[in-house]
Amino acid sequence: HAAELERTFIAIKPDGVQRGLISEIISRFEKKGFKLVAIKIVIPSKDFAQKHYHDLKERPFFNGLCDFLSSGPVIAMVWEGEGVIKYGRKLIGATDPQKSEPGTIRGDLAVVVGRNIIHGSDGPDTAKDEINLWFKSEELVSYTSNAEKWIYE
Ligand code: DGT
Ligand code: DGI
Repeated sequence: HAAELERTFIAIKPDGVQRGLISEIISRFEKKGFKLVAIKIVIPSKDFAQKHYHDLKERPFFNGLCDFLSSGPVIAMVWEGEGVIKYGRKLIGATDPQKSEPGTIRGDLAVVVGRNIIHGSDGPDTAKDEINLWFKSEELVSYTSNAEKWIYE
Protein backbone atom coordinates (compact mmCIF):
# COMPACT_ATOMS: atom_id res chain seq x y z
CA HIS A 1 0.00 0.00 0.00
CA ALA A 2 1.18 3.48 -0.74
CA ALA A 3 0.02 4.85 2.58
CA GLU A 4 3.19 4.72 4.59
CA LEU A 5 5.09 7.89 4.18
CA GLU A 6 3.08 10.76 5.59
CA ARG A 7 4.26 11.56 9.09
CA THR A 8 3.35 14.14 11.70
CA PHE A 9 4.78 15.32 15.00
CA ILE A 10 2.46 15.03 18.00
CA ALA A 11 3.34 16.08 21.56
CA ILE A 12 1.46 15.56 24.80
CA LYS A 13 2.25 18.72 26.75
CA PRO A 14 3.09 18.82 30.49
CA ASP A 15 -0.59 19.32 31.44
CA GLY A 16 -1.63 16.18 29.55
CA VAL A 17 1.16 14.16 31.16
CA GLN A 18 0.43 15.43 34.69
CA ARG A 19 -3.29 14.75 34.27
CA GLY A 20 -2.68 11.12 33.37
CA LEU A 21 -3.91 11.45 29.79
CA ILE A 22 -0.99 9.80 27.97
CA SER A 23 -2.71 6.49 27.31
CA GLU A 24 -6.05 8.14 26.48
CA ILE A 25 -4.41 10.33 23.82
CA ILE A 26 -2.20 7.62 22.34
CA SER A 27 -5.20 5.33 22.23
CA ARG A 28 -7.17 7.70 20.00
CA PHE A 29 -4.42 7.82 17.36
CA GLU A 30 -3.79 4.09 17.66
CA LYS A 31 -7.44 3.06 17.37
CA LYS A 32 -7.93 5.30 14.35
CA GLY A 33 -5.36 3.20 12.51
CA PHE A 34 -2.33 5.47 12.55
CA LYS A 35 1.08 3.95 13.25
CA LEU A 36 3.44 5.07 16.00
CA VAL A 37 6.98 5.30 14.59
CA ALA A 38 8.77 7.28 17.35
CA ILE A 39 8.12 8.10 20.99
CA LYS A 40 10.05 9.50 23.94
CA ILE A 41 9.56 11.37 27.20
CA VAL A 42 11.59 14.55 27.61
CA ILE A 43 11.63 17.81 29.58
CA PRO A 44 12.41 20.41 26.90
CA SER A 45 14.63 23.35 27.85
CA LYS A 46 13.20 26.84 27.51
CA ASP A 47 15.54 27.41 24.57
CA PHE A 48 14.23 24.27 22.90
CA ALA A 49 10.61 25.31 23.51
CA GLN A 50 11.37 28.65 21.85
CA LYS A 51 12.72 26.80 18.82
CA HIS A 52 9.62 24.66 18.67
CA TYR A 53 7.28 27.67 18.84
CA HIS A 54 9.46 30.09 16.80
CA ASP A 55 6.49 30.93 14.52
CA LEU A 56 4.69 32.46 17.51
CA LYS A 57 7.54 34.60 18.84
CA GLU A 58 5.72 37.87 18.18
CA ARG A 59 2.64 36.78 20.13
CA PRO A 60 2.02 38.22 23.62
CA PHE A 61 1.68 34.73 25.09
CA PHE A 62 4.93 33.39 23.57
CA ASN A 63 7.02 33.59 26.74
CA GLY A 64 4.39 31.97 28.95
CA LEU A 65 3.81 29.29 26.34
CA CYS A 66 7.53 28.40 26.22
CA ASP A 67 7.80 28.41 30.03
CA PHE A 68 4.84 26.08 30.13
CA LEU A 69 6.16 23.63 27.51
CA SER A 70 9.45 23.40 29.40
CA SER A 71 7.80 23.06 32.84
CA GLY A 72 7.65 19.27 32.88
CA PRO A 73 7.74 16.06 30.91
CA VAL A 74 6.42 16.03 27.37
CA ILE A 75 5.63 12.91 25.33
CA ALA A 76 7.07 13.50 21.87
CA MET A 77 5.81 11.25 19.10
CA VAL A 78 5.79 10.70 15.38
CA TRP A 79 2.68 9.14 13.87
CA GLU A 80 2.43 7.80 10.34
CA GLY A 81 -0.47 7.11 7.98
CA GLU A 82 -2.49 8.32 5.06
CA GLY A 83 -3.63 11.88 5.74
CA VAL A 84 -2.19 11.82 9.27
CA ILE A 85 -1.16 15.50 9.31
CA LYS A 86 -4.59 16.88 8.54
CA TYR A 87 -6.59 14.18 10.27
CA GLY A 88 -4.34 14.37 13.32
CA ARG A 89 -5.38 18.02 13.66
CA LYS A 90 -8.99 16.89 13.40
CA LEU A 91 -8.55 14.34 16.19
CA ILE A 92 -6.95 17.07 18.29
CA GLY A 93 -9.64 19.71 17.68
CA ALA A 94 -9.54 23.51 17.56
CA THR A 95 -6.73 25.35 19.38
CA ASP A 96 -9.13 26.85 21.92
CA PRO A 97 -10.86 24.01 23.82
CA GLN A 98 -13.91 26.24 24.23
CA LYS A 99 -14.28 25.97 20.45
CA SER A 100 -13.21 22.37 19.88
CA GLU A 101 -16.01 19.95 19.18
CA PRO A 102 -16.95 17.21 21.63
CA GLY A 103 -15.36 14.02 20.39
CA THR A 104 -12.02 15.71 19.79
CA ILE A 105 -9.12 15.40 22.23
CA ARG A 106 -9.21 19.05 23.29
CA GLY A 107 -13.01 19.16 23.16
CA ASP A 108 -13.30 16.19 25.50
CA LEU A 109 -10.32 16.73 27.77
CA ALA A 110 -9.33 20.41 28.05
CA VAL A 111 -10.92 23.73 29.02
CA VAL A 112 -8.60 26.67 28.25
CA VAL A 113 -6.27 27.52 25.35
CA GLY A 114 -3.17 27.87 27.55
CA ARG A 115 -3.66 24.30 28.84
CA ASN A 116 -4.81 22.50 25.70
CA ILE A 117 -2.79 19.31 26.47
CA ILE A 118 -1.55 18.40 22.99
CA HIS A 119 0.34 19.76 20.01
CA GLY A 120 0.14 18.57 16.40
CA SER A 121 1.95 19.83 13.32
CA ASP A 122 -0.29 22.06 11.20
CA GLY A 123 1.04 21.17 7.72
CA PRO A 124 3.62 19.19 5.73
CA ASP A 125 6.41 21.76 6.19
CA THR A 126 5.98 22.15 9.94
CA ALA A 127 5.63 18.37 10.31
CA LYS A 128 9.01 17.91 8.66
CA ASP A 129 10.66 20.69 10.69
CA GLU A 130 9.21 19.53 13.99
CA ILE A 131 10.12 15.86 13.45
CA ASN A 132 13.69 16.97 12.66
CA LEU A 133 13.80 19.24 15.71
CA TRP A 134 12.59 16.63 18.20
CA PHE A 135 14.04 13.40 16.75
CA LYS A 136 17.22 12.05 15.23
CA SER A 137 16.57 10.03 12.09
CA GLU A 138 17.67 6.80 13.82
CA GLU A 139 14.94 7.29 16.42
CA LEU A 140 12.28 6.82 13.73
CA VAL A 141 11.38 3.17 13.30
CA SER A 142 10.11 1.79 10.00
CA TYR A 143 8.12 -1.41 10.33
CA THR A 144 5.12 -3.16 8.87
CA SER A 145 2.09 -3.51 11.08
CA ASN A 146 0.01 -6.63 10.52
CA ALA A 147 -3.10 -4.50 10.82
CA GLU A 148 -2.19 -2.47 7.74
CA LYS A 149 -3.83 -4.87 5.32
CA TRP A 150 -7.07 -4.40 7.28
CA ILE A 151 -6.75 -0.61 7.49
CA TYR A 152 -5.75 0.14 3.88
CA GLU A 153 -7.18 -1.31 0.69
P1 DGT B 1 -5.01 28.32 14.75
O1 DGT B 1 -5.94 27.46 13.97
O2 DGT B 1 -4.91 27.92 16.18
O3 DGT B 1 -3.66 28.53 14.12
O4 DGT B 1 -5.70 29.76 14.87
P2 DGT B 1 -6.14 30.74 13.76
O5 DGT B 1 -5.49 30.46 12.47
O6 DGT B 1 -7.62 30.80 13.84
O7 DGT B 1 -5.59 32.07 14.36
P3 DGT B 1 -4.16 32.76 14.26
O8 DGT B 1 -3.17 31.90 13.53
O9 DGT B 1 -4.36 34.14 13.86
O10 DGT B 1 -3.77 32.78 15.77
C1 DGT B 1 -3.13 31.68 16.37
C2 DGT B 1 -3.52 31.64 17.81
O11 DGT B 1 -3.06 32.80 18.46
C3 DGT B 1 -5.01 31.60 17.97
O12 DGT B 1 -5.42 30.28 18.25
C4 DGT B 1 -5.32 32.52 19.11
C5 DGT B 1 -4.07 33.29 19.34
N1 DGT B 1 -4.21 34.70 19.07
C6 DGT B 1 -4.44 35.32 17.89
N2 DGT B 1 -4.48 36.63 18.02
C7 DGT B 1 -4.25 36.85 19.34
C8 DGT B 1 -4.17 38.03 20.14
O13 DGT B 1 -4.29 39.15 19.67
N3 DGT B 1 -3.93 37.84 21.46
C9 DGT B 1 -3.78 36.60 22.03
N4 DGT B 1 -3.57 36.49 23.35
N5 DGT B 1 -3.84 35.50 21.31
C10 DGT B 1 -4.09 35.63 20.01
O1 DGI C 1 -1.38 24.53 16.55
P1 DGI C 1 -2.22 24.87 17.76
O2 DGI C 1 -1.58 24.42 19.05
O3 DGI C 1 -3.64 24.44 17.64
O4 DGI C 1 -2.29 26.48 17.79
P2 DGI C 1 -1.20 27.61 17.58
O5 DGI C 1 0.01 27.08 16.86
O6 DGI C 1 -1.90 28.80 17.02
O7 DGI C 1 -0.80 27.97 19.06
C1 DGI C 1 0.15 27.21 19.74
C2 DGI C 1 -0.20 27.13 21.18
O8 DGI C 1 -0.18 28.44 21.74
C3 DGI C 1 -1.58 26.62 21.48
O9 DGI C 1 -1.67 25.25 21.47
C4 DGI C 1 -1.86 27.21 22.82
C5 DGI C 1 -1.14 28.51 22.78
N1 DGI C 1 -2.04 29.60 22.49
C6 DGI C 1 -2.60 29.90 21.31
N2 DGI C 1 -3.39 30.94 21.41
C7 DGI C 1 -3.29 31.34 22.71
C8 DGI C 1 -2.42 30.46 23.39
N3 DGI C 1 -2.12 30.58 24.68
C9 DGI C 1 -2.68 31.57 25.34
N4 DGI C 1 -2.41 31.69 26.63
N5 DGI C 1 -3.54 32.48 24.75
C10 DGI C 1 -3.88 32.40 23.45
O10 DGI C 1 -4.64 33.20 22.95
